[in-house]
Amino acid sequence: MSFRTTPSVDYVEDVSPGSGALPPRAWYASSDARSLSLNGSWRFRLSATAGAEDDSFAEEGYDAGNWAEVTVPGHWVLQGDGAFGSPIYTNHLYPFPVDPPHVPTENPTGDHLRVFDLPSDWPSDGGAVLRFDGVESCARVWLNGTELGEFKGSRLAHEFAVGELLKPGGNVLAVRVHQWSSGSYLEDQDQWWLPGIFRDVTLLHRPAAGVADFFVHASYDHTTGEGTLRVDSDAGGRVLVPALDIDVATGEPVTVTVEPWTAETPKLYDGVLATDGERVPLRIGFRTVVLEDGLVKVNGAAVLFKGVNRHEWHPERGRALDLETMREDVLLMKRHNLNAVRTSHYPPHPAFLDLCDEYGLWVIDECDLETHGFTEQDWRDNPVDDDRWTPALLDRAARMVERDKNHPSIVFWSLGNEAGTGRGLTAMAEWIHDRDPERLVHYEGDWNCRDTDVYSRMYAFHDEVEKIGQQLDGGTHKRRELPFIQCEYAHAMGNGPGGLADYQELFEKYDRLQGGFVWEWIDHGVKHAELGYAYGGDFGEELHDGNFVCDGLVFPDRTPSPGLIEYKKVIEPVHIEGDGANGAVRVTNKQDFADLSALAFEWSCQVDGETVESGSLAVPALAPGESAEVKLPEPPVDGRGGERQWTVRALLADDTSWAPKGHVVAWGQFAAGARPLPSFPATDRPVAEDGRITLGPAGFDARTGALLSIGGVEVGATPRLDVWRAPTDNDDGAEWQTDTRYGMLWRTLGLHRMRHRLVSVEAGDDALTVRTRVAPAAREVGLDTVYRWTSDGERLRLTVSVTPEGDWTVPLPRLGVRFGLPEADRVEWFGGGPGEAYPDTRTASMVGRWQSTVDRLQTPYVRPQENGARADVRWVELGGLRIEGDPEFWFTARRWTTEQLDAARHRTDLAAGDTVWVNLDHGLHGIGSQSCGPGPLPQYFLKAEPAEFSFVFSTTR
Ligand code: IPT
Repeated sequence: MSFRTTPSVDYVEDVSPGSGALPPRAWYASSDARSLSLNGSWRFRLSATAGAEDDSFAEEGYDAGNWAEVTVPGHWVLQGDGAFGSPIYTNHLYPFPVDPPHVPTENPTGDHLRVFDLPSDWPSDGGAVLRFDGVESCARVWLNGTELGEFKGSRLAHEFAVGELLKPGGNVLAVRVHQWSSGSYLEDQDQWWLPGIFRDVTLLHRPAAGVADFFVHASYDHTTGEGTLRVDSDAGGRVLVPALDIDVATGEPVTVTVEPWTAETPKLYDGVLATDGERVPLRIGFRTVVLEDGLVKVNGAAVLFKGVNRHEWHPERGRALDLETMREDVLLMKRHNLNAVRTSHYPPHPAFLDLCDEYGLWVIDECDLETHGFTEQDWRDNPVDDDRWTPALLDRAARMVERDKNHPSIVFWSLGNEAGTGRGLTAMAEWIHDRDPERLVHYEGDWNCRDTDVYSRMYAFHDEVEKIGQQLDGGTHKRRELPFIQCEYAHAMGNGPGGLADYQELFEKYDRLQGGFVWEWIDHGVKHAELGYAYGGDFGEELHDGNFVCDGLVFPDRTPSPGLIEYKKVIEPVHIEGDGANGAVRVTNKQDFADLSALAFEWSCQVDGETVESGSLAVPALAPGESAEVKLPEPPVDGRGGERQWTVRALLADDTSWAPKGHVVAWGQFAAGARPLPSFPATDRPVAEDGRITLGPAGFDARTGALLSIGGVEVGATPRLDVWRAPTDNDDGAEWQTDTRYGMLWRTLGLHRMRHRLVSVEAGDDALTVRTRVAPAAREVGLDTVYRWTSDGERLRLTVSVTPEGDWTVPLPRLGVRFGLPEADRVEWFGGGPGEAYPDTRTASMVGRWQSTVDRLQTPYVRPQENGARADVRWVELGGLRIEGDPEFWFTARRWTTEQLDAARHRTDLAAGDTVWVNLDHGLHGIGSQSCGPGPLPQYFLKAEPAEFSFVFSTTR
């Protein structure tokens, strides 16, 4: 005899996509049909297992008065101050045993309850639909005690017909949400696992003879300038586009002269689809996407994607984004010259796609599919190659395409991410190609391109990308005919990514390379009272991938990181190259569609970083790809004989929807002569007295040779050789990288614990010379280091000579001196700025006069690491000192030591000490993007080689 003790929860582990939901259709906001948002506060009860509670809570009259409350949309683990469990971060590992389609018995299950009345004027005719825009990962739904069905597919819309069940008042909507389900096997994206009803819940009135579903086909013929519009609709109706004098029946094509839609010129025509029962607003963009001559072309022109991968993220609300946050993303993207976004790795909230249409971004819309964890077992049992799962995969494909098919911004449908290969993917591709032949299909996981219209890869190194550009990469016949994109590259984790400019150069050089999408848009840091922002492991997860979840171009609060500033410069739509000797600039329009008429140009001339003259520059409205040489005015006469340079900027000529007039989109800078180096006659002689050596304005310890003061400025710690930096995520590299990972090798060698052996202190005729050897314990390698101090009576010059000894098999993290000042706050410098720069992240560093404070020099990476260097510094003033470089140097100042920075795990671990630590570097090792890609290119290595460099110190007080 057997009997059941728990309610059946078989649907949770069933591989089917669910039951009871309506077929997928276009997502739209009706002009006249009523809707009722069910967002807001819901009653909430959390259980530890799927079957812990029976269904009685769904009955009318159930008293949930003692339940907790959660906000919908939202994730329960981010609400209730930890009372409802916590987020889990894994990259590709499943946080449960790989036992498909089974999930753990411990399956957090949230019962959600909401009682609502219909507005008094809610129409009594027609039907109604209940729409869920996103629930993670599996939901079972009841209305007024009647079960509607259950569904999976977290980031896809699901609708239920509910007209018959509605009452004027006291409707009881009950939703049971399971964190884990068979669907979880298909949703192994690199992000936090966050259960909940995280997108809108809406009740939609469906008028009799309303619009059910429709498909806007709006193509553009670039040879005639005409667009053809045809709107297919099951419910018939008429299509009206007043600006184009269009008034046709659905299903009927009409061809008229139009302005096309592109990401650069996002022209939308407002229209209406009208049936007897309903009017639906249309936003029509005419464009034609084709694969032609081995290239992705839109409206006849090849597109260069300057893109980014965007996960939905908010530091407090997780993936429950409001419209303003979505708009902020789009505005930030546009203001930083991005033209494309891949919705990694699931269809976003539909409102985001509306914004892409409106502001102009090319979109790769990606299906909610990733089975990455199966890589741990060589992809055995991968659901995408198992027919039992194919209905679920096809359901996901259809829910994406049907929901999003009317967005002109979408040019590619992507099957998903990191799911290996298999029949299920092929079935999805076939279905999509058939349903929407007017767009292309993307998927990275199949390098043979069996099902795709583009050869796509992630994190391919520069040399391989170049080979692909040259068509020397081999591959299947089909692949050789296809264009290439990097759907992910330049891993923006922590400090970096380095090497962006080098990638862009390749993309621009070879036609076949149609650009790429930086990984990724935003750090998924979770706002945390003690830690600032939490990352993997901070919630005690048994398996996690640490701060790999913080790898964005913007910080969790959407402040642009230096990586975004660099990317903006690297992908600028206009190239401005100078030729100081000829007094001219070459301006090139690097856009694919628009001419330069939206831009105004400005020149300025700087002497020692200060602008002495400026004016506007007349640049012709060059067509895409065109370039012209434009004469600059005569350089202004200036008696000071300082360093002179030109800066030319391209600004928005008028306000746009995404930035005001005057917004800088591009710039170029070039020298109008060489920099005069500081001249320095060594006239003073060191004088020893009472254990102290005086040289010009400076005092030294006669025994150690340590600098004690310059003029009235006390030096807390003498300048001495420093080679260490707090390794960046890119220095550390990813575990799976077989390539050399210097962050670890540096530590193994002991570069973080260098010892300084004093060899001699020699007071000569015109110099104080301190000889040392700097080396780590247990090793024979070392750096023979000589400090030579001279003075002209007022100023003090330090020349450092470094000679490596032994067999150095690693580059150095940095090479320079570090010293401490007891007091410093305001900083002014002439050199690269305003933000940080490293050898392979310095494109956006503009030479000028900059001001900051020690605190503001810091870049607050979520996991603290080396940051904040300023490039090409001629001189810097801080703490009463002026330091001039011969040659230019890298400058860093912080209120903690490198060792403290290295030890910190979160921002809040860093506490200001009583010394400001200053690094003056002759060289820095490149950054690269080895946290998930190539390390720095060889030209950015800081080799251990003999070097000599000088600094001139004087006081400003
Ligand atoms: C790649 C993933 O597609 C992406 O989701 C993210 O995890 C990224 O890496 C790293 O942050 S997969 C990687 C194994 C190349």
